[in-house]
Amino acid sequence: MSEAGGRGCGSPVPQRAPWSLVAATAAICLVSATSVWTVGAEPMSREEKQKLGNQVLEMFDHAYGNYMEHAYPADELMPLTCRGRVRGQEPSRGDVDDALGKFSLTLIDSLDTLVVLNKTKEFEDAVRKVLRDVNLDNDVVVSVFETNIRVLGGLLGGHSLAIMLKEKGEYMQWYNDELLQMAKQLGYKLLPAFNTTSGLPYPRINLKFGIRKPEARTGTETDTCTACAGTLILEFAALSRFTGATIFEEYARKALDFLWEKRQRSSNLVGVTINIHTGDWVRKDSGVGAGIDSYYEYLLKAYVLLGDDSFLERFNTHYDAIMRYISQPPLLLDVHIHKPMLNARTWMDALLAFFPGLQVLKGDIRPAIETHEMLYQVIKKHNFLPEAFTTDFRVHWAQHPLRPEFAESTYFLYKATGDPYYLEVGKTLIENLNKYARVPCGFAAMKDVRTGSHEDRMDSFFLAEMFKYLYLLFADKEDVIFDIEDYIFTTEAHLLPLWLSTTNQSISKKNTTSEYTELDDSNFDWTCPNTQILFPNDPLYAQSIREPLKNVVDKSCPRGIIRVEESFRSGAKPPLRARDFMATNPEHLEILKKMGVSLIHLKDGRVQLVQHAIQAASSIDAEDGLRFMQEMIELSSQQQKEQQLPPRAVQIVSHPFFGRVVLTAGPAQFGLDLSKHKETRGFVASSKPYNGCSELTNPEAVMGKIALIQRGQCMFAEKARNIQNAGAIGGIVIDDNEGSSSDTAPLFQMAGDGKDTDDIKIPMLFLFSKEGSIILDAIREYEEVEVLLSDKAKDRDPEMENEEQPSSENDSQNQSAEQISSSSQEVDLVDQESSEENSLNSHPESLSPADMDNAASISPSEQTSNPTENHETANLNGECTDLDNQLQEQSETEEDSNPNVSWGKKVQPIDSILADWNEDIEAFEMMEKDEL
Ligand code: DMJ
Repeated sequence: MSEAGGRGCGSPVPQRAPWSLVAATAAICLVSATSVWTVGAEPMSREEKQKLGNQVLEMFDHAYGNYMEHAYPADELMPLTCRGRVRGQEPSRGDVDDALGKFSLTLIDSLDTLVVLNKTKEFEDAVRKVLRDVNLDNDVVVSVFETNIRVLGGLLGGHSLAIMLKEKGEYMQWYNDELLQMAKQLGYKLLPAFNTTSGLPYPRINLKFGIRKPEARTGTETDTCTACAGTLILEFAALSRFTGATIFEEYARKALDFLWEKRQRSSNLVGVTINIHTGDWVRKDSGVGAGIDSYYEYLLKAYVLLGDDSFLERFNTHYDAIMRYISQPPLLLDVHIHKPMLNARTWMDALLAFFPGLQVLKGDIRPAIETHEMLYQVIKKHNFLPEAFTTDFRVHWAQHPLRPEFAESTYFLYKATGDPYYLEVGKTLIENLNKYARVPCGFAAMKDVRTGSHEDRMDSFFLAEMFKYLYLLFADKEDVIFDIEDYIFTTEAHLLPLWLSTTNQSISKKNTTSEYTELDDSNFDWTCPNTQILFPNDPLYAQSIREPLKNVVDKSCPRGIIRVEESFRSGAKPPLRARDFMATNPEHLEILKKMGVSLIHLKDGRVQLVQHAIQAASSIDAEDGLRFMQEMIELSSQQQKEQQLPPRAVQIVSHPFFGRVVLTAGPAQFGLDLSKHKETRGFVASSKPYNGCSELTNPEAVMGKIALIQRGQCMFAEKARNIQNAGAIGGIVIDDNEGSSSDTAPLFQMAGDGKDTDDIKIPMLFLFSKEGSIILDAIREYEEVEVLLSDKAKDRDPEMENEEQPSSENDSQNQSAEQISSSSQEVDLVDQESSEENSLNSHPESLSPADMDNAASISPSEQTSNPTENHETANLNGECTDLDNQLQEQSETEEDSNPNVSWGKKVQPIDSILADWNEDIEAFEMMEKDEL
């Protein structure tokens, strides 16, 4: 890693430091300690680092090469079907598609990555392609935020490095600011979005028609997210300073000023969404992840890039509030802006993984290390960071679109500490990407980190950010052809030169407000470059912070079912029985309220009940409440046992997939249970008739294989019996509803036929049509396709790649012959005429979405007579829980040895938490609408 080059981090930044010192030192600070570290984690040799760096280059080539070959000029690559994603030609994915403007998004987003990765020749080609092919005047409605960070940022990053290369005298000699001209053109296209009284931009704009005109199809929105309005200043200021057109910086500053004005004054926090006309907070929950994240990032980075103190003052004010209310190291939990001591969620989102990196830039390294360590443990558990995970580290939202935030924080932490531990973390990220996300045509987002199934999606930020941070993590100074410390990273990791701070600064501070609280010097104690804190003179510093958190994720384990039974008078029944309860019935809600039970509708359709005895109308009501909760627990766990099966996986293991393609499959309530038995492996064969509703006419083709059957016309169990009779060792039912996909449909589980299905011995899985067609296409292309049916994607071991197809085929045939001989006598064909699969289902609910987490969580307080502020949370499948208690306990045991671990710092009186029933319910209802 690079040295400070003679410029050290000597003293704290003076409150009125000249911007140039600030900009330079902020960048320098991150690189000073890296060559010092030798104790703690084993140092990594230069060879190993180079090897990993080369691996990153190879991976980038795989992603970028496939995009250029199979998708360009489309915006993105669809890596499973190996073609371009063109908006309008694929089923809409909602807001996610607003990043796609038919402007070759991935190419533009990749421009400066090419230079960082030392692919100068490819950069030159890529710039020529952008200039030749990209049209910014399409009749398409795009997100202002995404277009700014990815396209405007991409063009500016490309321009910044193009002029750097030109000046060096070898490459880009022909370049004449063409990318900058495009950036300016795009900047003017975005400006109409700011035509609001508040100065906050509309969230979407039509590239051709702007806002409001009938043809524009946009301009009627009233709300935007805080990050959407507050993540413009770096790109817009850079555009102004590069071109001299001050209007862009002015608009971005005005939006930031407005957000600052609207901060909740008592907590100094901002909400997630705001009304762009009135400035009212629409969503009043507040965190550092989705919806707000880069607003904070841009305040601090605007200070670094522009040298304007007001941005630092705002950032420090918010940061103080974040650390006071949101940070519960190692967790970062959303709260309400008006009641910041009240958590707004019991889960965290993956976007907050950038925050430790920002804390490094701020100079507050301890919580950065703690949060990063917690996130790393979640990753070790699930291979990737799920889009959302609960405070007890269960998966809340299982997707992972190859987000780069964690790699970003890993890079910054390595720069700050020099601890080789972070190189090992990077190595794990690389391994997981290759093992689980790599497919023959690029890298595919994870649809479900638990099963390892994929989505046909490779977002442009994967190229813009992931490869940059991973490459730089392992690179020494000489591995990069320019000095990275001369640049600042935008939120999309585009590079803007720090020298912009001295250029065209005519509008600096023009619009700043004068309302800051005068911050004394102590507010700047943590501000870079406080070398004492950032680089403590103890080589085991980072390790000593991580140590107490070593098992934080694993420790988060079940504590069993709630201890309420003792308080029950036997035989007494609550006035409302759990089995009669309906969450939509106002009378029931009244009874619940009387019993001190609050009801929370979670976004995923589950209902969470929390009882606080102190809230009950009387002690009798409180007891009734306890009984109700107990009944609910029993009912719910019973239902779970009956209904909920987790998703399964169909993994293609034969050439050329070698286990890389993992499809999310629905389970069956009959046949071999894959969670209890070893996975079933075999070649696939289509059954005849394809619907599998009568005796198979091609038993020789399916014998010893996994039979493919189409959904429909008879019961699933009947299909299973027919293929089992023909000698199949497993079955995959493929949905006959064209276009169905596990991307958009809830998990589907196949019910039995209402009779005894014990005779069915083979495993049966269900694939939606889109996933099924991946197998059918593979058969067309490769004929011999071998799959693994299992409860979870299996690691791709070298065996998978080395195995000869014929031998595995023989194996599976032998295995199946045995299986069939033992099971065939028991087969009992049932003649069901033309019934739909679910019509005779004795548990109709079992065909409804199967939640892969818990069906419900119930959290009664511990004692009727002795209410405490600890909320005991019991998940009904007993998976994991009681975080508050656990943290409390940990605090008690660990604080002795490590006074800096502050697990229990946010214990609050129960009456303050529960002060206002209605307001809480309202707030939680807001959360339901939450979209990441
Ligand atoms: C990127 O586009 C940017 O980092 C943005 O700020 C939020 N996150 C995505 C990638 O996850």
